[in-house]
Amino acid sequence: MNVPETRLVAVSNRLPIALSRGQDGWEIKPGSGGLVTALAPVFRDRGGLWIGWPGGADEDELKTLLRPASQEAGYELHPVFLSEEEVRDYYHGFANEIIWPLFHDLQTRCNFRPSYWYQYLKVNRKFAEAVGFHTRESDYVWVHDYHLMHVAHFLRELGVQRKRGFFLHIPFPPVDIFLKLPWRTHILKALLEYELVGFQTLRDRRHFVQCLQHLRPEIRVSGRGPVILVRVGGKEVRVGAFPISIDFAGFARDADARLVADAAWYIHEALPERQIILGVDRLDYTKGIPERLEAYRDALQRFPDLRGRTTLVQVVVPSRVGVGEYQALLAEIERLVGQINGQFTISGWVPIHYLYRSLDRKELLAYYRVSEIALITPLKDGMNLVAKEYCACSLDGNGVMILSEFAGVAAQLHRWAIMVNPYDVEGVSNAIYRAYSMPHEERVSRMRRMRNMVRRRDIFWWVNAFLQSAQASGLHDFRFFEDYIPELSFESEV
Ligand code: GDG
Repeated sequence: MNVPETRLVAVSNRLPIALSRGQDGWEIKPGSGGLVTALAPVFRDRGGLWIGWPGGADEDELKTLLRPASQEAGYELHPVFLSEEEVRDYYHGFANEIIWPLFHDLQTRCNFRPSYWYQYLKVNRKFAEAVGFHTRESDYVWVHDYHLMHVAHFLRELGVQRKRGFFLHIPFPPVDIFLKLPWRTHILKALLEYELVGFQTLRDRRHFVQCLQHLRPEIRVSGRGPVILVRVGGKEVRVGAFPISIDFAGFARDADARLVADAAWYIHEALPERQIILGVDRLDYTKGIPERLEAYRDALQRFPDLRGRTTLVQVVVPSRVGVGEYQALLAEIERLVGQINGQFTISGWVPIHYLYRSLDRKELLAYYRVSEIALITPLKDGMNLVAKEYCACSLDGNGVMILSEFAGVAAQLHRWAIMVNPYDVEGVSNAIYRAYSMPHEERVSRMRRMRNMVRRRDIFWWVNAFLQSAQASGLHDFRFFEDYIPELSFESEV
């Protein structure tokens, strides 16, 4: 008898492809994000499929394009098409105007419009139908992120039996904030329909468990360590912390390439005798860009040594450009950059180099490689991959990282980065001066340890950790986590 093999099925809001409009219509390329790089080899070995929204392309045209793209990728791509109304209310509305700000502790930015919720449910049902249609019972369905928390709930409603796990890429908020959500009980209940729920950090998992304890006091929690067991309403759900990562070896190798080395050399030649302080962020209010600019202004004011000897390179990658709130944020950033440059520029030195565009990979790696200081100060962040990429590309090993306590990555790097509260302007400013003045040996020793951590806990480790937790027969079966808990001692246990 043939035993059906387990195929891996990724389900995410977007398909892992990049669409662009060429001369002869839409062109399609494989995506290049960390998740795609990590999952691609696993998919090729085991066979797999990816279900997601392809973005704006025309339905018929895309269907013909996806077949060769699937063949090239080595796994199947199945689109879920969304109407304009669905994109508006489910994606821009529910995901970006409710869950994104709320889960980043910014509830005053939320727009709790009931119609968003109904479209969110409708689209999640659509995704569940696609899963039911394209998969078989022996498959493992791995759903990603806050757009799709209800997929397992609809799989059950539709009578589709699948092994299923969920990973949340953004933070999970503390109880008092989560309680603001009008649909809080539904969301928690929906997450309990997965067999395994993964968070970035123990902090996020603790928040989730505390929300459950508040809204479902009858729950029982057992186990210690990275994966615990929650029992509620006759269900048993594994709940774990799995810090996502990057392809460390790939970044380190590419940063070592001739073209990157040349680009890095040009950048430093243009800024001689200066320490480059780097900020790289998508345009988003969670990234703390205005607060960071204020901190640099404060540092220039209080530590005149920094004038003429440091340059802040702030890259802002355009994102959600049509949204009013993001336009206002952009205007605020540009006002601050103009003010600070106006205040401090002298002949031959401009304090802030501001780039409002996406860099190509070579340029990005060159900036990582050449910058003496990385300023990573989000107000809250699920993980923050820029921090890990900076470590991988710091080939000379003398980069200093200033890191927000509220980034998920802090749980892994807090011992060797300079930790800051991003709301504390003077604290961040002091940290900039401390980083600038840090002796070479101390820089090298701290960066060596950070690189070791990111190298050991790379994206391939992350995929394995999640999938093994899904398959483990019991909580004792987590050998791959041997030294995991001590590294996260910044966090207190649930
Ligand atoms: C979400 C969570 C979590 C940035 N600028 C350029 C560029 N990038 C790339 C970076 C990095 C990625 O974008 C940004 O990743 P982050 O992790 O920093 O942030 P989010 O996009 O908010 O991601 C986050 C992540 O999911 C994974 O779970 O860590 O907390 O919010 O890879 O390299 N890439 C290029 N040019 C740029 O200018 N090529």
